[in-house]
Amino acid sequence: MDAIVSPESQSAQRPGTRDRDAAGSTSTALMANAIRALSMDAVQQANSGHPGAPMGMAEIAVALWGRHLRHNPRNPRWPGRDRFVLSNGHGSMLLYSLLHLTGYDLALSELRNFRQLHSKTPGHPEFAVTPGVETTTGPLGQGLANAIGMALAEKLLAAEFNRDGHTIVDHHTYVFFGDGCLMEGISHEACSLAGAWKLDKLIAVYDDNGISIDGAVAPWFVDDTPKRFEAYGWHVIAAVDGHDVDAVDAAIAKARRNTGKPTLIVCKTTIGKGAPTRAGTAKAHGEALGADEVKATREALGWRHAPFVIPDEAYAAWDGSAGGAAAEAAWQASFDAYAAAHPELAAEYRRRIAGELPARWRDVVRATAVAAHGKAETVASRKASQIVLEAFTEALPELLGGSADLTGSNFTNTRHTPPLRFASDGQIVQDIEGRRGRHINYGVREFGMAAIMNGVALHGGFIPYGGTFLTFSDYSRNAIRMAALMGQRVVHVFTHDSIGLGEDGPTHQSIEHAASLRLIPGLDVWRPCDTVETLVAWTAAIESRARPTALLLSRHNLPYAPKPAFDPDAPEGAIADIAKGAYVLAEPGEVGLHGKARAVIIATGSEVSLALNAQQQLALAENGRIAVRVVSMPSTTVFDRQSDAWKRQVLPPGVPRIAVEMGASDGWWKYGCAAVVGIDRYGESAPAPVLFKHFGFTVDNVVATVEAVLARA
Ligand SMILES: Cc1ncc(C[n+]2csc(CCOP(=O)(O)OP(=O)(O)O)c2C)c(N)n1
Repeated sequence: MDAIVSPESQSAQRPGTRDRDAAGSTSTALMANAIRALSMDAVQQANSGHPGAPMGMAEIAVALWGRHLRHNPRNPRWPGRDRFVLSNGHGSMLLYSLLHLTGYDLALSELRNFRQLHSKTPGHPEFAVTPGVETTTGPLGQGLANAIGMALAEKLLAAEFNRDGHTIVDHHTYVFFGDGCLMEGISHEACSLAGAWKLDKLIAVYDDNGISIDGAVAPWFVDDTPKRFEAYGWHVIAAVDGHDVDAVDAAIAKARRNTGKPTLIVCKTTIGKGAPTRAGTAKAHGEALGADEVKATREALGWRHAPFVIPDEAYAAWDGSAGGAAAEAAWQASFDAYAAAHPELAAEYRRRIAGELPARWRDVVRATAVAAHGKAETVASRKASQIVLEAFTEALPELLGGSADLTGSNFTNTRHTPPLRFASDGQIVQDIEGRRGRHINYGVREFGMAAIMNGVALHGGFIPYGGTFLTFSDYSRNAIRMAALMGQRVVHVFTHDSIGLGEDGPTHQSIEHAASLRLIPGLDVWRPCDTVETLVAWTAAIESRARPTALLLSRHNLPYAPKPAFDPDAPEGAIADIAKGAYVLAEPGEVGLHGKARAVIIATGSEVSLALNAQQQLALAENGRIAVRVVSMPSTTVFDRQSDAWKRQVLPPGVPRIAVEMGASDGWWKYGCAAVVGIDRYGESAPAPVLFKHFGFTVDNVVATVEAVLARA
C-alpha cells in the first residue's frame, strides 16, 4: 500500500490538460471555491439536494478535472475521451458545476434550475439529459460497477483494435465514490472482478469523510478499506489529504503510471468543507445549508460574489475548451493515421462505436430463421437461445457474453466465445487460435454483472449479454431498471423460467418474475415458445438500440410450434409478425374446423404447446367441436406498443380470451381475459411433469377452463 501525505507534483501532462496551478495556490483555491459556491447556492435555491459531498470533494475535482481528465467540453461523446463517473450521484452539483465551469453546454440558468422540472440538472446525474454525464447514478454502488464495465470495454477494445504504432483506444476511467457505495454489496461484486480483470486504467477515488446520512459511520462501517481493496488485487494509495490539490494530483499521476492493477485512491476529506458550522456533520450531507450558513460560508471562504456569479478568472482557470479541442484533434490525427494503415479495422471500429449492425446482419437473421423452421427441433428455449447465439456471435463480434456462474445452464457460450482470461501481467489471454475471450465468467454476482453490463454498453463498442436463473433477476433488478432508464442495449438471458425447472423447488421457481419485469418501463420482456420465436426475440433484442431486453427461457424441452404463415422462401412476413410481440399462431382451420373462433387462448413460452394441444382437443366431437384460436404472445411489452388495428386483428373484440402462463396471473387481466390459467402461489419441489399436473398445466384443465368460460358467456 502506498501512502501519499505530502504534496509531490508529478503530474504527467497529457494532451488536453494543463497544470493550472502554475500560478500558485490562489488559482486552485479559486477553482475549488467556485464549485463550493455553485453547489451550496444551487442546493439553497432548490432547498433540496446534497451540498456536503461537492464541497468536500472540491479539491479532488480540481486535481482530476483541472490536471488530468482528457475531455472535450465541446464534444462530450468523442470516443477517445476519458470516462468520468460520479458514483456518489447525490453529489450531482459537483458534476454539474464541473460541466458548467469547464465549458459544456450547461448554462448557468440550468444550475439555477437545479432539481426543477425539465432542467438539465435533475437531482441525480442522468445519462442523455446533461451533456457530459456518462451514466445515471444515485442508486449507490452501481456507478462504481458501471465504471468497471467502462474500463473493461476499453481494455477489450484496445486489445482488439490497437496495432503496433497505432494506439487508438487508450483512455482512463475515473470514478468518485463515498462510504455509501462501499457499504453496498455490489461494490464487492464489481471491485473484486476489477481486480481479477486487472483493469489498470481504472482509477477510483474514495471520498473518505466518515459521514453518511445517519451520522458518523464509525459504528456501522468498520471495514479496513485499503486492505479490502488490496485483497481484491488493487493498487491502493491510502491516506491522501483530499483537500491538498497537489497531493491528490500526485496520487492520480502515480495511479496513471501504475500497470497491471486498478487503483484506489483514498482521500481523507471533510464533508461540507468551508461551511463553518455544518462542515464535518451529517447535516451537511443532504440539507441546504440555510441562508445564514451560506452567508457565513461565503465569508469563511472569502468568496465575495453573489449567488451564481462566477468571476472571470475562475472561468478562465477552469475552461477546458481549448485543451479539449487539442486533445480530440490529437486523437483524431492518430485515428486518421490508423485508418490509413488499417482501413478495414478503422471502418469496423467506427461501426462498433456507432453501435450499428453489419451489412449482412439481416441475411444472418433470415438464414437462421429458415434453418430453425426447417429443423423444427424440440429443444428447451435456453438451448434454442444458444443455437441462435452460435450464428449471432459469429456474425457480431460486438456480442460480449457472460453468465453469473451458470454458463452450463444458461447456455450463453458458443463456439465463437472463448472464456475471457487475463494473464498475470494483465494482458488478455489468447487461445491457440489467437482468439481473445468473449464470454465472461462473472462468478456468482448477478447484480454486479448487470451493472457492469450497463457500463460496457454505455462505453460503446459492445452489446453485452449475461445469464442467470430468472428468479435471480431480483438480485439484478435495480441495474436492469437503470439500463431501461438510460435506454441501453443490454440483454439478460434468464433461463429456468418457471416451475418447469422441477426438483430445485420454490426457491428457484419463478412465479412473479415475468409479471414484475414487464412492469419496468422501457424493458422488453420476451418469453419465446420455440426456436424461431427465440430467434426473433434475440433479433429484436439486438436491434433495440435504445432498450434493454430480458429473455425468459425454459429449462425443459419445448416442441416446435408449426407456423403455417412461415414461408421459407420469404420468411420476412412471419418474422415481422412474431416481432410484433403477439400473433395468430393457429386458427381453428389448423385443427380441421371452419368458421370463427369462439374463444382465443393466449399463451407464452412453454405454454404455447399446451394451448395448441388444448385447441386440438377442443376440436374433437366429444367436446362439441369448439373452435378456438391460439395466439402466441412472446412479448406483452412489444405487443402493447402495436397499433390498435394489429391488436384487434390478433385479439378480436367480443371473443372471450383465456391466458395460459406458468406465472402470476395479475398482468393478464388487462387483456380482458375471462380466465387465466396461472400460478399465484409458490411452487413445489418435484419432477416437472408432476408439477404441471399439480398446478393445472394440463390439456384437460385448459380445455375445462375454456369450456367453463363459454358456458358462462
Ligand atoms: C442504493 C441506495 N440506497 C440508499 C440511498 C440513499 N442515500 C443517498 S446518499 C446516502 C448516504 C451516502 O453516504 P456517503 O456515500 O458517505 O455520502 P456523503 O455523506 O459523503 O455525501 C444514502 C443512504 C441511495 N441513494 N442508494
